[in-house]
Amino acid sequence: MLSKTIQEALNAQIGLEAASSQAYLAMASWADIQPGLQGVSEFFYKQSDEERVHMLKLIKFVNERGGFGIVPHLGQPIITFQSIKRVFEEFLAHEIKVSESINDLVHMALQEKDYATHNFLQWYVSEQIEEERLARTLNEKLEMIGEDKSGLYLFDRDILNFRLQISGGGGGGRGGH
Ligand code: OFO
Repeated sequence: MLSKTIQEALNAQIGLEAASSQAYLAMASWADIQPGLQGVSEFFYKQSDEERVHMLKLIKFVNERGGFGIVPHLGQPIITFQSIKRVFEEFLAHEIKVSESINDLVHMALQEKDYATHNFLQWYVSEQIEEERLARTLNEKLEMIGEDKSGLYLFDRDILNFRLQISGGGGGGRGGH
């Protein structure tokens, strides 16, 4: 059985995963209407789907442990961006925020001696390592490309492959649960 504190914290995480899914969906849609960013758009559609899976896992876990997984109310995310660089900076900043939140949850689970939740959260710990790495790598690539149009062309063409190489495709395919 989940304590009230843990249940509330997990429900807050459900909200954050849902907000991540919305934020990445907005990035996907923005990229979709820019010329030549089809790869980037597809990348964020996939990221958005993954975040929904992360949310679902949490909802099911909370319910399984005698709690109630609450579907959150969501605000509108950022829907337009000044540049592709800004999109990826936002992506990295968002992932860092999610990692911090997962770390806080892990800490709380240990303090409360809730080892089942602690164990469950390890999947998210690994996931965040990969997602942060992916976001950092993509930011570094964009930094190198700068204003070079042919570099950007290749970035867009190859982004789904980078994703597979760095995160193995992501989305619940790895490591259980
Ligand atoms: Fe939910 O995996 Fe990143 O944010």
